[in-house]
Amino acid sequence: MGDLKSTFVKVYSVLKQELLEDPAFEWNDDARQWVHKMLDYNVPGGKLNRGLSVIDSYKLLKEGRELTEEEIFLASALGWCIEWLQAYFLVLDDIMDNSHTRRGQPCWFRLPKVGMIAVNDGVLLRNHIPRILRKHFRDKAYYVDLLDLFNEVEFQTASGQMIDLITTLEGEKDLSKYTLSVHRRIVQYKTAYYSFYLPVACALLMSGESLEKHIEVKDILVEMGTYFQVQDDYLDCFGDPATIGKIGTDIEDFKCSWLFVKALELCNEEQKKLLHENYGKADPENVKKVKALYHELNIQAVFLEYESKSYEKLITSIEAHPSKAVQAVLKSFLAKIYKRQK
Ligand code: GPP
Ligand code: MG
Ligand code: MG
Ligand code: MG
Repeated sequence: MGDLKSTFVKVYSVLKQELLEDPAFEWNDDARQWVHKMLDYNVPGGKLNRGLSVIDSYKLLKEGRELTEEEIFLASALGWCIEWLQAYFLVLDDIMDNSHTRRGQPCWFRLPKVGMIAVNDGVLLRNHIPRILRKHFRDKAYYVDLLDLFNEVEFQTASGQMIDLITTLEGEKDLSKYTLSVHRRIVQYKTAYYSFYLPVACALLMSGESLEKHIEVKDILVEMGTYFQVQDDYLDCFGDPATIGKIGTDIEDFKCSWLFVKALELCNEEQKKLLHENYGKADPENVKKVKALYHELNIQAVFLEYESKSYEKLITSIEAHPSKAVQAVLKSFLAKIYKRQK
């Protein structure tokens, strides 16, 4: 484990311990055990890219200056707030998407003892974020901006999730609802803001920057997040479940996935009929037919083409940025996801 990652992981234990001793609640053993188990199951088991990016970005913004222990702790705590946010979204998203596995284990709500208690656990995870922020950032000049940032981004994500869910309802009746522009709107809101803009915005606030001055950085990160969610849609169908840690459900769920939108663009009338008859059904036979059509349409090659084009475009916009430090932050983020398999 890299040095940075092991420091980051240690901060998780500190934050967890503080939450388990939160004086605002009268803890007993059962409650403490539940939250302990719920946190360990849902918060630290991912790739930690979002969280680690806060420290990475902050370091790059400081242009090589050695960080103090306090700075490392604070950047890690913000990174963990994003991982907490992600855990909250995923616990609820898996219920909404009727998913089975996440990060190589059953989704939290699938555990017999958990079930719909997972909904409340999602609410608790969400509430842990302002508690962490209050404990460690209350006396910082950027505290209000930080709270505001987390609130904005949560609102954007929930709005994106809403259009993801209602587009499915509409699309079931009318396939013409599934367009690239609708897809773009969904993924920009449900994924890009919290996964890409938020980590860098946290690092900028910690560095004393004002976020209004960095609109072009935000635009590039939203573009990168859009590319990331197209990869997620691709991996949902073509990824190896053992590597991505989850079994895809987009075809069964009638999702406005990038693959489906592309397939609709490329297919003839007969193939469209096949999609109509088989998309959005839980039966593996129907799913198989959709996947076979994706192969027939060579969607994998279309994706690879999209992937290189997006990469080139992103690099060009990054290199147009006047600050070398900001360029380094953005390039490091892009390098983490380009051609990812998980
Ligand atoms: C990813 O969509 C989007 C989210 C996890 C945001 C959820 C937002 C909420 C307010 C609950 P996805 O369903 O494609 O992700 P995955 O493939 O990981 O299930
Ligand atoms: Mg979803
Ligand atoms: Mg999902
Ligand atoms: Mg997905």
